[in-house]
Amino acid sequence: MTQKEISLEEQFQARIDRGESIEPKDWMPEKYRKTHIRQISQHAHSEVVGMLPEGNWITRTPNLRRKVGLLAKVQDEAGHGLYLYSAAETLGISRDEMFEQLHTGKAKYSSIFNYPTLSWADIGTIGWLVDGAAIINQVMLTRTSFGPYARAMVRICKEESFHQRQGYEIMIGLSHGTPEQKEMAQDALNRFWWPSLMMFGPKDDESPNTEMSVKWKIKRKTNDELRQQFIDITIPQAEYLGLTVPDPDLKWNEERGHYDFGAIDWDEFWQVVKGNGPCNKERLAARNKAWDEGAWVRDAALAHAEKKASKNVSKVA
Ligand code: BYC
Repeated sequence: MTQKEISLEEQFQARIDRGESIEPKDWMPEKYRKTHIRQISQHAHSEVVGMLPEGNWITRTPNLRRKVGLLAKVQDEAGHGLYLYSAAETLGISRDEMFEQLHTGKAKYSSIFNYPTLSWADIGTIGWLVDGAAIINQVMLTRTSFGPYARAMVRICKEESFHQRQGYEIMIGLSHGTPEQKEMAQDALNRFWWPSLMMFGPKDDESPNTEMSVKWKIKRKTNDELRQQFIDITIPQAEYLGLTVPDPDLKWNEERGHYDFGAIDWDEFWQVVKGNGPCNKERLAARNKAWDEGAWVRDAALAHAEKKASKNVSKVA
């Protein structure tokens, strides 16, 4: 690294330490740019792939009111994907490149969406736990150091709060309903509890990116801190529902002021992240199919844009 680059890095870090927002045209270390492209595009892919397990229930909601809520939620996820892809594009990567990385399996997306949605209660549980975990993780991102990402996250977090409430409301209905409905809610909690805890990423001592991301104020809290916060907030919610969290080691620790919890199966986590989860192949196949079948829409939109641009050029001439 040259002396000039060292001094630029020092000035950059000083800006971060002062809490300034970094904008796309500002100087930034190459690693900062790459880390953001990685995290923002992974986040965008998670939103778009996350539409699949939820969309699975749109035609089978128990009533019209639930259908309207679920439709709105799935549309919101598409919107989140759009804001995030746009934020990543400001760093010099094209949308086509990001899609290519997703479709070929090169890019990661959240492990949670590689689990199937087997019953209607899974939709409630995803709203309650998955959106609940997403809010805990993402509220800190509204203050992340990169301006376009932080601004996109403000709106996303507002919508995620609505998603969490619609999910929890479904769970209240089911868990206070008939014994069969309560059993369905318990079964969904049993299957989604541990994968939800995995959403926060590996333990801090096994997370290669955390140290630098905290220094650059991309992450304001570590994976383990956020996971603990999520557990502490969620246990009273499970108690209100009258459901049992599937962890025999879960216990309030008076001294720490937090819940202690059992061991997470990290082997399962890495298997899912590496593409061997229950639905990884199905999810990628669905995204590839949608991409191929949507080619005519992209072609038509581009042809229209080109025609409009050439008309504007001839007007100017
Ligand atoms: N799944 O060093 P680490 C949502 C990867 S919510 C898959 O700790 P980092 C939604 C990680 O990418 C879900 N991969 O990484 C909610 C890294 O791999 P590479 C999306 C994971 O980035 C409801 C490696 O493991 N939310 O979209 O500092 C409805 C080492 O990890 C996972 C976001 O993306 C995982 N769970 O921290 C619909 C929020 N965890 O790239 C949609 C923004 C870790 O080095 N992202 N990995 O090969 C983040 O906050 C952070 O990226 C993470 C990971 C906390 C996820």
